Amino acid sequence: MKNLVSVGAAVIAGFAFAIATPALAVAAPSDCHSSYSPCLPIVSDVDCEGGSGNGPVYTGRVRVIGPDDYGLDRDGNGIGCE
Ligand SMILES: [Ca+2]
Repeated sequence: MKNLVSVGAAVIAGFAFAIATPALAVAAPSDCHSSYSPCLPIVSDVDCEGGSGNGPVYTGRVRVIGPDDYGLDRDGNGIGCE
């Protein structure tokens, strides 16, 4: 009888894990914008922390490695939010 209880607990634990896993996947960061390193999310706009931009997302100093879609590198030297 003791073994049956253990198996039952394992099945419940496995079921709980199956439910929790998709939730974790949703909470993980989604795609990164290919122009920036480290990762910036693909959103309507990203502005520099402490700047006058209106967001909705803000970043600190970032390398610009592709088209500067968010306009973070004003002087074009490959470093945004200097
Ligand atoms: Ca720059």
